[in-house]
Amino acid sequence: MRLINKWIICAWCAIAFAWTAQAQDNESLVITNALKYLDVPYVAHTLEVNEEEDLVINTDEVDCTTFVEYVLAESMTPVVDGTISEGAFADNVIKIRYRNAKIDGYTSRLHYIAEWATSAVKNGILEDVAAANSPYVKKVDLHFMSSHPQSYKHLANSPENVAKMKEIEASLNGKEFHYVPKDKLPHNGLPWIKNGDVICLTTSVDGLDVSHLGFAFYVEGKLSLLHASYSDKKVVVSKVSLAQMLNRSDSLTGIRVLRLKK
Ligand code: 2YP
Repeated sequence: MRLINKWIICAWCAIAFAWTAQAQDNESLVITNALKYLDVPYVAHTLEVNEEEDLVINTDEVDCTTFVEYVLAESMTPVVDGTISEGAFADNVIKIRYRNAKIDGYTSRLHYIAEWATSAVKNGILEDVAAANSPYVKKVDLHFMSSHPQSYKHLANSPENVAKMKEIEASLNGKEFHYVPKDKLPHNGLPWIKNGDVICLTTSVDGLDVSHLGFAFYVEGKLSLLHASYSDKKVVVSKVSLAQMLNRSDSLTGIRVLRLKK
């Protein structure tokens, strides 16, 4: 074989090794950061403590979404001398949580995962690995928030916010997302679902797309969910497989899978 070919092959091997190391680095980085939250209490509505929308960072009390947001934001933030800059962390939370990374009232928060995911993919934060690996698609038909204003402090007495949410819902409706239907998800997961992937549990609840979030975590070959659990009232690794979680609920229909890009 000519010398030049050997050199090209060696170069590609080095690139492939570096990329693999980086990819595994991502998996272990997200899982390492997520495992730090084990036993942190599940507390809902931590983002509704202010009358006016402002950045809330409360890593001592999390729900399924804020847990995922804090872990992703931390995993995106460079570690310098063993710590991360609080300012850089906060900026990354804003990039994940708000439309165009701008806090501009309650409705600027990305309330629906359909928009939260699209925004993160557009901003280069996440990649939609379900879109790349699963042919099954679902169309969104969102109206849960505008049709349940009493369930949301900042909608209950604000016809203006409800009207804005209706516009947002209308702008999202009809869009499609790829997912894995629950009858296509084995207990031992799928080869392309990796530790640390963001798992969004899709739902048939009227007007909603997703009803829960967590991280993929393989335990003795079983694909489990590392998540802020409403029933356990804290961050846990599910005792049952993700597939069993889906099968136990009539309203859960499958999963979206997204991955942190480095
Ligand atoms: C989101 O709910 C809220 C956001 O307003 C809020 O309820 C909706 C449509 N959005 O900023 C965010 C953080 O508190 O939570 C989440 C909720 O899951 C809860 C938090 C959970 O399982 O712990 C996201 O939307 C993720 O799945 C759904 C779910 N909401 C409902 O089932 C109504």
